[in-house]
Amino acid sequence: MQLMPEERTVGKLSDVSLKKALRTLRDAGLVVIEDVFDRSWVTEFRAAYDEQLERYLESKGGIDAFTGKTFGQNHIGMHLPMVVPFSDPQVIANPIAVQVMAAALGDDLRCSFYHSNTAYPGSKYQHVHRDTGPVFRTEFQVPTPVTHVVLNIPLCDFTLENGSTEVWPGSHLIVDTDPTDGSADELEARVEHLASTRTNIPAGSIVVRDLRMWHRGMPNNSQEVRTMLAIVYQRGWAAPPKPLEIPRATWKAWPEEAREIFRGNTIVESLATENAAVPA
Ligand SMILES: O=C(O)CCC(=O)C(=O)O
Repeated sequence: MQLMPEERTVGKLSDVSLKKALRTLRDAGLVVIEDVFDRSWVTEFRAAYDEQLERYLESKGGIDAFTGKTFGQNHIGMHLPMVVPFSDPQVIANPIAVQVMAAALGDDLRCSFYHSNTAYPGSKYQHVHRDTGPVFRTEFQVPTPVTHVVLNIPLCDFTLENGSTEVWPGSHLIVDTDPTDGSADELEARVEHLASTRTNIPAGSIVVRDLRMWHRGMPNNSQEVRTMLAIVYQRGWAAPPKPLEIPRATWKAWPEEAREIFRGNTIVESLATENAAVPA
């Protein structure tokens, strides 16, 4: 979807656009909204991200130390610290994304997961997977409404060449009949006859994806590093994963809307985790 100029200016979708976004998310399992961020903003944010990633990799012994351990060869998952610029409310509580997500998850949505996926040149296929399965597993043969979404913010153009994510539209509504149906091998077999598409989208776009949607990271055959943020939001009643650490200074600087979404996380005086390196 494209933003109308006035929607971009005020940071709010019209009723018609919101309805379209919500319907697409429900039907397909994901909705793309282009031009939410300026390219210049993306470039600046990306530079800070790259520094953070470099420090993270260094602290772990370099990229080769991840082989076989994480998301697949040359494919790195990294959590981000809640400090400037990563804690920018335009990112973690983006008004347009929140408008769509609140319509899908309810106004009491919350967040406790701030992650990113970076595919270096030479990254390989991930297994087809879903980030969460049907809520009632095999007990209920009808799909339920969405409970969790991931907000992806690409920090470069996503193309076939650099490994745009492969997704299976409609797969968020597929239920399992057998407990093994969700295993990596079964999902690979189940997608054999299903149609997929790729998230070929320009930098500055956002993607809101139902966490149940089947997908995989694809080989990066380009010379550039492909990166996106991945922030998970959930219904207010859904049990949060491990709480995030949020420095008090960040919390104080946030507007009320961001504090509401990040309620229930741990406020700390300073970050203590291994991932706390602040960009210089
Ligand atoms: O990097 C990608 O394109 C997808 C990553 C992903 O889906 C995951 O690791 O769960």
